[in-house]
Amino acid sequence: MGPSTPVGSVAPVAPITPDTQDASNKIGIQDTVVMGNVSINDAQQSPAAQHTVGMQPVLTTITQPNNGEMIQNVVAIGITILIIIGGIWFAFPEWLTSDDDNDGIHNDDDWYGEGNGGLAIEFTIFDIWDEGYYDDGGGNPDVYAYVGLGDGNCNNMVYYEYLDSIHEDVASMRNWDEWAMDIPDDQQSACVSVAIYDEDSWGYDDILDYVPGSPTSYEHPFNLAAGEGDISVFEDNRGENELSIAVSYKISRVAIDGAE
Ligand SMILES: [Ca+2]
Ligand SMILES: [Ca+2]
Ligand SMILES: [Ca+2]
Ligand SMILES: [Ca+2]
Repeated sequence: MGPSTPVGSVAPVAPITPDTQDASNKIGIQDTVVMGNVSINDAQQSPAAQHTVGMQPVLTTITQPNNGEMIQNVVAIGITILIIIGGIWFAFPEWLTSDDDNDGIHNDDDWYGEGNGGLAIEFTIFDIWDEGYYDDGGGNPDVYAYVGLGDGNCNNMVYYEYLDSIHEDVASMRNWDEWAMDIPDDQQSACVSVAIYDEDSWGYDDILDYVPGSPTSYEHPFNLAAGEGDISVFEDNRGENELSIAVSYKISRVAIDGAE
């Protein structure tokens, strides 16, 4: 067995050495070419084109993310505004509803839409019965209207002062009294009671009976929000009893000067 053939003697493979010179030359050439091209192209473009070319990548990287942020911001602002408006509407609904007559009561709750609403009352007719017996001694009555204003159920009545409106010793009158009563414009209903009295300084005042039947006076409940409040009353009840009379009056919706 011969000596093993040396594997050797194979010419050592020359270390692979990069042809750095060539490579660098190639790279260098390429770079040069590229750089040359760029510089040539740039040189051939107008200054504006160069500007555009130079700015384009910058614009792209800055503008596109900003569009997204802007949309997010707009949506966030819109939601915030809606939440604020919703909160205001919830807490102060009257702020966002209209008040056409500027009296502080918005339209939906304002029974009188042309300013400060109230009810006027006018007494037009008063006549005694010739055969009545009104005052001790047979004299004519000392007449006044006793008018109350209350809620829609005719409760919580407040009565108007009458002492300055006593008509002494009268048998017949025309257009003998009138005034206006302010009612809060957000009070949807009211009641007006009307009684006619003979004032007696020495005792209880007698109620003069203008209503046929057992009643002696009327109460008028009004649904103001439904447009009620105008009414004319004429009752000739003379002959029912010694205190019976004829009376006519009118109640009407009116605008009242001044603040609510
Ligand atoms: Ca109003
Ligand atoms: Ca009003
Ligand atoms: Ca009023
Ligand atoms: Ca009666």
